[in-house]
Amino acid sequence: MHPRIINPRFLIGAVHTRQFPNEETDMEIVIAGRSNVGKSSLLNALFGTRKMVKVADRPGKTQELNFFAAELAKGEEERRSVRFVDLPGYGYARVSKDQQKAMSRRIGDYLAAQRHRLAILLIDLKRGPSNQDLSAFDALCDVGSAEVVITKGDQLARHKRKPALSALQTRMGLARPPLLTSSAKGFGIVELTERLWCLTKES
Ligand SMILES: Nc1nc2c(ncn2[C@@H]2O[C@H](COP(=O)(O)OP(=O)(O)O)[C@@H](O)[C@H]2O)c(=O)[nH]1
Ligand SMILES: [Mg+2]
Repeated sequence: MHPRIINPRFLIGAVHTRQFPNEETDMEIVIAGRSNVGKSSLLNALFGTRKMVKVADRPGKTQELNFFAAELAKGEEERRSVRFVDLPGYGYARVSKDQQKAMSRRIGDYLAAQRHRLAILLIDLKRGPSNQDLSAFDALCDVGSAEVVITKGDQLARHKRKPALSALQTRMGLARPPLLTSSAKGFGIVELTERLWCLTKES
């Protein structure tokens, strides 16, 4: 039986460290990536919701750290709590320098606290990693465990997906090919949920 994510709920859009939720949870997972890579859509896909997480009405708009709580459930018996953090996306040009600075500081403060069990860096399959993605991955690996997950897999023709994944794996120096997902078509979501379930067992 596959684990499921149930009871997703929005907690807070935090702009200050003191607003970060501190209630007990089995693990906190942080989702990072450039603006428009599909962070919010992936969270909605994981949650099985359409509108829990606002999807890019205006890119670069999300300046706060959005916290969500949910449960991982397998069958009737086993339940574990999980908290997700949707980080503001980087790399969006039409944000003022001051706003960008404040945002970087906020993200830095969050990561420095090392409260996350795992950081998931999202990369768009078709676009591949930018230099900013590569340095973000380095930064995430420096503070804890980090993994790459690929978004928008549906945007490449089927036969081009595997080669694109291998190229990406080499470019980013990953031990294994990263997980391929599509929030639009719904693939990779079960696998990602499974991965999170395993993590709660390891911790
Ligand atoms: N084709 C396709 N489009 C997607 C997918 N995931 C997100 N998008 C689109 O990409 C845009 C940005 O998505 P969003 O989740 O808001 O990205 P965020 O800025 O990283 O939170 C939106 O127009 C989404 O509809 C996907 O799996 N496939
Ligand atoms: Mg978003």
